[in-house]
Amino acid sequence: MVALSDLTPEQHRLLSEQTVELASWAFGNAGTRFKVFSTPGTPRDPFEKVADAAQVHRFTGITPRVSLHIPWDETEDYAKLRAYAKDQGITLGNINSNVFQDDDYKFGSLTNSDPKLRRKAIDAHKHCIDIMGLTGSDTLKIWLGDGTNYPGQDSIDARQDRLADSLQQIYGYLSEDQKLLLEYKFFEPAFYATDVPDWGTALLHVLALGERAVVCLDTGHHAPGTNVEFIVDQLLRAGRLGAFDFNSRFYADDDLMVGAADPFQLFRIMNEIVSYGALDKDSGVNFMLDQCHQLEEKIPGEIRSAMNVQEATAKALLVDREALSAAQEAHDVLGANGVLMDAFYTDVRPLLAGLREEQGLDPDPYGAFLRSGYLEKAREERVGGTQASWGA
Ligand code: LRH
Ligand code: MN
Ligand code: MN
Repeated sequence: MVALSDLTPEQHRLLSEQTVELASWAFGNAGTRFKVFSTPGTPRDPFEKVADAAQVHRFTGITPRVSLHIPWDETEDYAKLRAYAKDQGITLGNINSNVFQDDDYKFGSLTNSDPKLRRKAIDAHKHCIDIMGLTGSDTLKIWLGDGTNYPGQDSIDARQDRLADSLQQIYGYLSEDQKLLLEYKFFEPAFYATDVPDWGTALLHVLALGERAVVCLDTGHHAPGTNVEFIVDQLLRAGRLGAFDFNSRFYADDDLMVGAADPFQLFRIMNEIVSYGALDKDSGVNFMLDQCHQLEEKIPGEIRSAMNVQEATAKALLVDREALSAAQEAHDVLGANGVLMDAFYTDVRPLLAGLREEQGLDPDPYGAFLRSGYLEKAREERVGGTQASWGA
């Protein structure tokens, strides 16, 4: 067991400055294609989603931004939403484009062979960039559902050409202080060939675009067994690891709470980040939660997830780097592995409780939120209207 006083001043700074962005859609109802369950008190509009996100920050102190998805969070007055977020103590984060829920995009959006439909998809992204100006967001995040279901359905190569051209047009519309974040995913909704299936494809596209284009690594978007921390290192080496979409999975893109299915993987990822020196807030890597809470309450689910990220980070910071290097240099296989496992098995919860107390927070964010009465109040007040669901 370790205490806050066991940290070096630098470790203490890194841990207390770490932030995790939330996603607005985590606060809506979610489910599978079989059933979306509704929960009393679920937000009905982007303002209520922002209010819920602010609760997570209020109790954890590490989630000061919430990411929006357009058109799920489309609203008439973005300046008002921005001001509302500020009042609640948070800011609006990345803007996510959505070109995967419109019949027009059945055969592709930025890759569509129909120039009219491809133009529509490009314009949807320009609309997102216009919104960024109003929300004060500096990053446009693109994930596409584009792909094909059957061999021969379309030319893999022609689709790549159209994608590259579309991305170029979108990138050209960004201002100098805005970034493009491209997310990959190996399958779903496309089952044969996804147009941005992996980190290699995403990296080639962002390299062709320019310096302000980076890759988003969603931890649920790889084939089972993929060594995700290896990809983390590759993207860091290329200077193009822009962000994480954190979640955990047992099977496919399950979007469960990060650190729930595989806390050891989360630790290994954070260990790679720490050992590369990429934890610092100026390193440009944005940590975000991209999760859906189907059965559990959403705000507590997000609180637990933010705490899981913080725990994995604290453990990664505690790895004895000197002992690790010495064991690695001596080819001491078990010794090196032992150094890592010692850190992983360290109980950092008292340390993090101490950090929260130091920041004037309740040492137990999860319990404190449940005791706050917020959920009961939301259930009472949010009656009528349509609850938001994964997505809208
Ligand atoms: C795609 C994805 C992407 C979307 C989000 C709702 O599976 O991870 O980040 O924007 O889900
Ligand atoms: Mn994602
Ligand atoms: Mn996903």
